[in-house]
Parts: sequence; structure tokens; C-alpha cells
Amino acid sequence: MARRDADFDALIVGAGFAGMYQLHALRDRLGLRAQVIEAGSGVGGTWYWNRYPGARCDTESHAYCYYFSDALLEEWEWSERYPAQPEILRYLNFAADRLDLRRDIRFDTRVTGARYDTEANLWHVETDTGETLSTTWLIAAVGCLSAANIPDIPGLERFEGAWYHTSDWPEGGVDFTGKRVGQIGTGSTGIQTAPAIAETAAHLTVFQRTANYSVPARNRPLDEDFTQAFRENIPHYRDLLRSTPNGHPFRLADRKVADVTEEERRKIYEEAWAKGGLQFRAVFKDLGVDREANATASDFIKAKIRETVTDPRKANILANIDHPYGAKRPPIDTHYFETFNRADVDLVDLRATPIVEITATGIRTTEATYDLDVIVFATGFDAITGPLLKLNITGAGGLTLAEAWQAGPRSFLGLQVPGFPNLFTITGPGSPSVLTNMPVAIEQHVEWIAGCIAWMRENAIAAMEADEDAAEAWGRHVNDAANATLLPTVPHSWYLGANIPGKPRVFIPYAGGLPRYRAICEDVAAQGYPGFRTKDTAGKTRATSNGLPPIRGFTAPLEAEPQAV
Ligand code: N01
Repeated sequence: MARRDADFDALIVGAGFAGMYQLHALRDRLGLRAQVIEAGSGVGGTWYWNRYPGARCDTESHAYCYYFSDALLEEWEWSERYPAQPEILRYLNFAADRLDLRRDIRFDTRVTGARYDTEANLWHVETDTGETLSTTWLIAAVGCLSAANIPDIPGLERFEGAWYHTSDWPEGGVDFTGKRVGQIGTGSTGIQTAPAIAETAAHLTVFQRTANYSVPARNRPLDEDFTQAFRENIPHYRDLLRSTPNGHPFRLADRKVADVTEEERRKIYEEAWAKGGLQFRAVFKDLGVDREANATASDFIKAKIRETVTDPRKANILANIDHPYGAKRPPIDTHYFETFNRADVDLVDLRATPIVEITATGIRTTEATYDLDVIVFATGFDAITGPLLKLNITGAGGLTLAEAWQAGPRSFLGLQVPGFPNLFTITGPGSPSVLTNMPVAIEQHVEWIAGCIAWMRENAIAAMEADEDAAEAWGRHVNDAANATLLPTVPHSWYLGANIPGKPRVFIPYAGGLPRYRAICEDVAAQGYPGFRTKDTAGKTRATSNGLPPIRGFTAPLEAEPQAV
């Protein structure tokens, strides 16, 4: 139930794709007193902060946008196959204006803590502006990749040059002209930014710890014909995005590697390479689940790296990849491997010669010292749980989220955490989130949360939280879903939290695919929210402590879902 004595019915943390749509759904559809709290000075979330050179979305632009509104789809026109960061930021500003969101977004304000008052059924949310705001529902729309990982390398404080993490890039950019730049990290971000930095820097040294696959993006301008055809087929694209396991606008081929001859397979991979993009991994349905099948794609890409990179030393370091293709998030690139053919770009193999320290003038490895003017950390994130833990949330009975998640995140459906009533986590741990095209997963969560809140209001429910048993059962299902794929086989994957020292090793996102996940969420809602404890306004509680009733999707064989991003 919404409360008149609270400052707000709903507070939403974060004004990215998720928070913006959640505000619209709660304020304009349900009529709630809702507000967004945003640390940045503008909307955009990840696209507000990640302004590094070369920042671009790996999802094709016509699929990387809101689909809840035909008007937004029809009024906006993308200029390239993959949108660059400035264009996505313009798009999100356009959406904010079109939906008149800004008047209910508190910019330049960071949430520093949130505490649940069980007696009053209210959240008290503290901000760095010194305010404490009360709200019935608290919705974390903080993104999965917004807590930067700056590795604890000895000596950084002594470095006399400038250093940046890619996700906290200065608004005006960084001028690399005449500068010797060291870049640490070769994930999706590093692979995007190295070619762009090399364009202007005097010299670039890339420090690689784990070699990575990448497939050419083949970015290109979009023409009027494409835009026209897209606008005429919006329902088709909407259905497509909502029916594929990872919410991308392409289907997985209905064939296995062994179904074709070696010659046919080579042709299929060559064609996919020439076409470019994330759909490279969709040409066979067993690449994400079968090691032997996967090896054919992995070997193909490694051979491409060796063909592209002319210096055999660099080619060896780049092609020495130790995990199956796609078992870590597969990057796509614009001239990444070609960049290493430049005389002013060097590559250091940190597996062979680890970093010892950062000195006043550069980076020292076990083998050499590299003099640098600028260090760029493309070192990723404390993913999915990091941004939620940074909110300093204390739930019912004084339990902190950090305590509740000491052994790894627990939640039901990645939407609610036992012990944290009326807190919702958009794309939280245990939901498809980072294994999907994010806006599709976000829309599904936002709409489910709005539906759940509407149900609570209709049924005079004062508080609702995930049941312990349901969270336990869901945790097992999340594990089973991951184990049906090659995803958990990479020990150094951030999907397992392995990039953050001390983080529990738990496979975090849900790998069962979006359609199955959507069906489970819809079934839970249709059955009156089994798996959640509720307390009504008269103080009467309801719990489903005897396990869960049959829910569609729990029972279907997991191998049916081919693979995740
Ligand atoms: O981060 P990462 P990212 N010493 O964690 C290395 C999304 N994204 O920012 O692999 C030396 O993947 C680390 O090495 P290793 C996308 O989901 C989306 O690149 O741990 N190196 C790795 O090479 C992506 O997956 C888009 O051995 C260290 C790199 O830093 C996610 O963001 C675009 C180190 C980190 O790679 C994260 O990508 C870009 C250390 N101490 C990114 N610590 C879109 O298209 C870490 N590394 C929307």
C-alpha cells in the first residue's frame, strides 16, 4: 500500500535505461509519487559515465532501445549499425524529454545508505546531500556494471602521470596527443578503446593478462532503407527480441557443428566473420554447451588472429587464449587486432611477466619498466552485486545486504532478497541481466515490478519480500542453468566474481534464457506471487514456506536453452 506519511511511494536509484523506464511505469501508469535519485548530472547511467574513446554498444542499434513505446521507436533514428556512446546518451536524453522524466529525477545526489523500518514498513534512504527520504518501495536500478574495479597494484599513488578508469572518463575527454599511454585490460572495453587511443597517442602499450577472442563488429552507417524497413516491422522485431534466449535480434541456427562437413563449417564461419557482430556465436546451436563443438569456433578465431597480426610474438600472445569462445563475454571490435601491426603499439604478456608495481614514471613488470604519461584502467567491474552492495542497505532486523550475501548473492528471481521487504533489484543477481541485451531484460523487470506493486496496492499488502525457501530453490536453479553451459568453466570469469579479490565464487546471472525466465516470472505473478512473504495492512502475514508450487520453466530440461551471451 502507498502511504501518505511517507515522502514517496517509490524511490528509484539510478537514471539509466532501467530507472528512467521504472519512473515512467510507476508515475505515469500507476500514478505513484515516484522519484529517481541519480549521482550523475544527467540521465544515461552507464552511458553517462563510460565516455572512453571507442565506447560503443555491441548490440545493434535498432535492438538497443526501449520497445515499450511505438512512439519512441518511430521518432528516433539511429545513424550506425552499432550506436556510439554519444548517440546512446542523446537517445536517452530524448527519451527523458519525451516522457517528461527530468522533473522527478534528483541529479547530483548519491544514495549513501538505506534502512528498513519494519514497524512502519518504510525505507529511509540517506543521500550525500544530507537528506533522509522515506519511501514505501525502494527500487535499485543501479546497473550491473557500475562499480569500477581499480586493481590494487602497489604504487599507484606514486604515479606522477594521469590515470583513468574507463567507466569514470572525464566529460571533456582526454587528449592523448604526444603521450605514452599504458592500457591495462583487454575485455570488451579494452578491445574497444585500444584502437581509438592508438589513433592519437604517441605510443600505446597494452598490458594483457588473459588473451581474449574478438570478432569484427563491421560497423557501418545505416541508410534510409534500413530505417524505413525497421519502422514497418516493429512488431516483428519486438517479438524477435522477446523470443530469443539473450534478447538479441537474431536466432540461433538449428544445427550442430557435427551436422555439417568441415568445408561447410569453414564457409559458415567465414560468412559469419564477414558479416560481423555477436551473431557469430549463433551459427551453431552447440557452441555454448559442447566443448568439442566450441573448439571449432575457437580455433577459427585464433587462426584469424594469427593471420591478422604480422609480428609473430604479438600474434602468439594474442592468440594464446585459454578458454572456450563465448564462455566469457565475447567482445566485438573495430580493428583491434590490426592495431597491433602499428609500430607505435606494443603488447605485454602479464601471464609471463606480471606487473610488480606502478612507479612514479610508469609500470614495472618482472621483466621491464615501461615509461608512461597516462595509465588507462580498462579493468572492468565488481559486477552485478557490487553496485547493490555500495548502497549500504540494511534490511529488516538490522541485517545488512553485505551480511546476507556474505557467501554469495541470494534472491528470488533476481528481483527480491529475503529479509529486505519492498526492495526490488532491477537486473539483480540470479536474473538474465548481463547474459542478455540489457534493455530487453530491463523492460521485463520494470514491467514485472510495476505489476507486483499494483497487485500489492489492490490487495492491501503493506510489505513483500522473497521467501528463504524460494531463494534457496532459485539459487539451485540458477546453478543448474549455468552448469548446462560452458559459462562456469572459466575460472577467471567475472560472471563468477573471480575478478574481485575476496568475492565469493558463485555464478551470478541466470543462464536459462530470457523466454524461460519471463515465463517463470509471469507464472509467479499469475499464481498470486508464491515464493514471496507478504504482510497486509492489518499486520497479517502469509508465507510459502513449503517450497514452491509447480512453476512453468523450472521443470523443462535446461539443455533446451542453447547458450547465453
Ligand atoms: O571488463 P572485463 P570490461 N591486472 O572484466 C583485466 C560490458 N561492456 O570493462 O581477464 C591486469 O571484461 C582483465 O584480465 P582477466 C560487457 O558486458 C559492454 O572490458 O581478469 N589485468 C580483463 O582483461 C563486458 O563484459 C559493452 O585476466 C587486469 C580486463 O582487465 C563488461 O562490460 C562495451 C587486472 C577487464 O575486462 C566488462 O567489460 C564494453 C589486473 N589486476 C563493455 N584486473 C557494450 O557493448 C583486471 N584486469 C554494451
